[in-house]
Amino acid sequence: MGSMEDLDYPQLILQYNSGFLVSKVMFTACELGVFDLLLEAREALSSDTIAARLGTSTTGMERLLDACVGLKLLTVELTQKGAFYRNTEISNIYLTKSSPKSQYHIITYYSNSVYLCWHYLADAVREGRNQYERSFGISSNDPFGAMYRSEEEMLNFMAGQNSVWSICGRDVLAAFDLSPFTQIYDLGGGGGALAQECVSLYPNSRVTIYDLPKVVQVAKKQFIPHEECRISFHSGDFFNDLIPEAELYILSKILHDWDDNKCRQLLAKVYNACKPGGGVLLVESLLNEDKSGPLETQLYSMNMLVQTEGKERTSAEYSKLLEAAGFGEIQVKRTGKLYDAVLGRK
Ligand code: ASE
Repeated sequence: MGSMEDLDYPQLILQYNSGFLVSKVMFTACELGVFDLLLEAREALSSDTIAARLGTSTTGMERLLDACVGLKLLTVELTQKGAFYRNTEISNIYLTKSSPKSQYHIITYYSNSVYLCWHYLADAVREGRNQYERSFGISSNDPFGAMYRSEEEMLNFMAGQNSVWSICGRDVLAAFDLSPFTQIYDLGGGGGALAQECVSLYPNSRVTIYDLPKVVQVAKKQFIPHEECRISFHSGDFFNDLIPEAELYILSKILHDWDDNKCRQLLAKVYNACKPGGGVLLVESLLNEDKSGPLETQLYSMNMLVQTEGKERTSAEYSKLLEAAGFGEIQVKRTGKLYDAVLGRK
C-alpha cells in the first residue's frame, strides 16, 4: 500500500472509475440471455452464432463476449475456425435464469431500477432523501408505493429479494436454534423464499407471510406452491394494521428501510403482539461498529438513501432499538456472508 508505483499508476482510481462499466457488462449479458444460451447449447459457441441466436449485431456481441471473458464470466478458446465461448462454472450457477441459485432477478432489478435511482446519488446526498421524484416523477413520501409503482416493478423486486435467500437464507436461519419457535410471522416476507427456507430447516415451524395485500396476492399466486401447507398469509400494513400474536417475528431487511422513529414504532408493536418467552429475529447486513466496512454494506446503505427512508446499521444500533422496545437477551451472529442475524427475547 502507498508505494511509489501506486502513485504513478493509480490502479485503485482506474478500477473505481470504471466500476459501473463492469456492472453494465454483466447486466447486459444477463439480460440478452448470453449465459442461458450457452448453458442450453452445452458446447462452445462462436460470437456469430450467439449474435444470430440472440438477435444482436455481431460487432456488439463480439465485444460484449470478450469483456465477459475479461471479467471471468466466460472463457474463450481460439481455433482455426475462430473464437468459441463457454460459461464459467460461476456463470452457470448464478447467472442463468433456471439455476436453483440464480441471481438473475436481483441482477435485472439492479439494472432496471437501482441503476436509474443511482443516477441521482449526488442529489440524494445533498437532500438526504430518496430520489423517486427525479428518477420516475412520483412522490417519494411512500417509498414502497414508489418501489411498487407497477405490478412489474413489484414482481421484479420480489423475485430479486427471493434470489438472495437462495444463497444466504439458510445461514441466517441457522445462526440461532429457532426450533423452540413454531408459530412464526415473517413481517414483510414478500415472495416468501425465506419462509420456505424456514419450514425446510425447521420442519415443525409454521410461517405466516405478513405483507401488503398486493404483495400477498402475488406471493400466493406465483411464488409459494399451493401444496405448501406450512406457509400461510396475512394481508396488512404493519405500521397501521393489527399484528397478530406469535412466538417469533422475523424482520428480514425491514428495519433498514426505515428511520429510527419508524423502527421504534414497529418494534414496539411487535413487542406488544409477541407471546411472553417469544422473540424477534432481525436479518440485516451489519456495519462494523466504527462503520469502516464491510464495503458491500456501506454501498447498501447508500442504496437505502436513494431508494428508501432507511440505512444500514451496526449491531449496537440494532440492539439499542430492540432494547428500547422492551426486548432483552440480545444475541448477535455474524454469518460471514452478506446478511447477519440478531435475536431478541420478550
Ligand atoms: C430493500 C432492499 C433492497 C429496499 C430496496 C432495495 C435491495 C435493493 N433495493 O429492503 C436489495 C439489497 N441487495 C441485496 C443483494 O439484497
